[in-house]
Amino acid sequence: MTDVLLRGSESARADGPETPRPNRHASPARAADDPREPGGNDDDRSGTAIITRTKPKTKRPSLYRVLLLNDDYTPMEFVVHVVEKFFNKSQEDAYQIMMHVHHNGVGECGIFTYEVAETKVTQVMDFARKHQHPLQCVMEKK
Ligand code: TYC
Repeated sequence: MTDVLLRGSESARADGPETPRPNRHASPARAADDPREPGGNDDDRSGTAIITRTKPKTKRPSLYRVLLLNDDYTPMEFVVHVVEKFFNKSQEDAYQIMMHVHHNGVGECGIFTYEVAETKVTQVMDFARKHQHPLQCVMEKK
């Protein structure tokens, strides 16, 4: 985003009176004409300047919850192991998360950017399949 700030007594004009313009390709004769200098944008040599500032606009990435779903067959110890292994939780925290899913049907294991969340889901699903458990792991936008 570019902000346009006005300084001096003049207001902004689409095209000013017929003041001769300096050759834009030539080196500025003075610092006031050099837009790289602080306050140096006095293009029409009028003593006023239009200062432009381009903000490096940063966007925060969208976040995604990674959830485990309950089922009747996956052993509790396996779920605890999954939560420890893929979500870096302590055994105590992993047990609490597993019991929350067991009682509520769904529970959050962590919040990640899109690609990290996608990777966690794939890792958990592959690991569950490898051990022949029906455990389901999904992601949802926050
Ligand atoms: N409900 C399972 C059982 O009683 C345990 C379980 C917990 C399964 C959490 C999945 O995401 C899950 N063995």
